Amino acid sequence: MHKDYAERACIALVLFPTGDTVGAVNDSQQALIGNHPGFDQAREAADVLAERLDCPRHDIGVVLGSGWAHTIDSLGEVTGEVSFDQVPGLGQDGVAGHVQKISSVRLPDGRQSLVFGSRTHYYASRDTQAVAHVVRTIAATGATTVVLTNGCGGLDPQLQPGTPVLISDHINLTGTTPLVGAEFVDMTDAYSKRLRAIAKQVDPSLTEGVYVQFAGPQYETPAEVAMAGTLGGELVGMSTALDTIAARHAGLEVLGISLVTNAGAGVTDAPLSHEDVIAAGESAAPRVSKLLADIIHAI
Ligand code: 8IG
Repeated sequence: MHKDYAERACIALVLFPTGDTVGAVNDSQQALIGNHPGFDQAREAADVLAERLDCPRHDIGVVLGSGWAHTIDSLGEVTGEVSFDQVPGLGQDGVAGHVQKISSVRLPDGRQSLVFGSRTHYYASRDTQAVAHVVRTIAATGATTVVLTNGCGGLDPQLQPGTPVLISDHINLTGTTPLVGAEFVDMTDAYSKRLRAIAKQVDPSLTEGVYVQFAGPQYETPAEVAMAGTLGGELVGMSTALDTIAARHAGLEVLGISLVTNAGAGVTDAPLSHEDVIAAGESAAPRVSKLLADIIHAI
């Protein structure tokens, strides 16, 4: 792709939905308000992305978890790409199946999306600021919405591997948070009702569930999965609760979607393996990626 093409594609489309002036869209820091540990580094990362992607502002962020990587194929025209190691604060996690790049994708209506091929997990280094950096960077690019996806275990034995589920709420069992100090963020409507309603308009068969985040990296014991159920959970995973806390704190509206790639430990007799999880994600990929692209187009 030629650089001037990317520039034209991006700037034209940034102007289209807002009717804004070039001066206003050039301010890539407008969405992350105030100060908190990590905000300056997120602004720095957003500046690097603006330059490397030839795009001063993005409208919506998307974080692709296990099984969701192919969403990018149906989303729109990729106008730029950057590898994680070129962006301040983003490390390489080396996990099989995690795509370590960020793409700028022009949606059919002209909005520009910023798509993270994977995220930083808490289990990587027990560093919640590193986890929060992804959504803070999204907010710092000007986006006001983030779509967080993940692969997870399901508690309902009826939930077949490859089923997408909207996250209605979460239970954070990591014992930690990305927020430092007296940051009393309201989590009542953390997973936007408005965005969930739009997703259900796109696919009325979508169900909702409460996501329970464990710190990982080990999968749960059957007793832990049973506990998650007793607490009111339907999905078990290792990412999205901490991301959502940081996203709400950064002022983003959140849509969360899980792909059930396996039954939680003990739900069936099957042992859990990362390879099986990847395989379940791969076989669901064409269907769920098209669905997610349709949802993103509708929000
Ligand atoms: I994919 O069964 C995937 N991620 N905690 N438990 C947890 N995380 C997961 C699981 C699972 N499957």
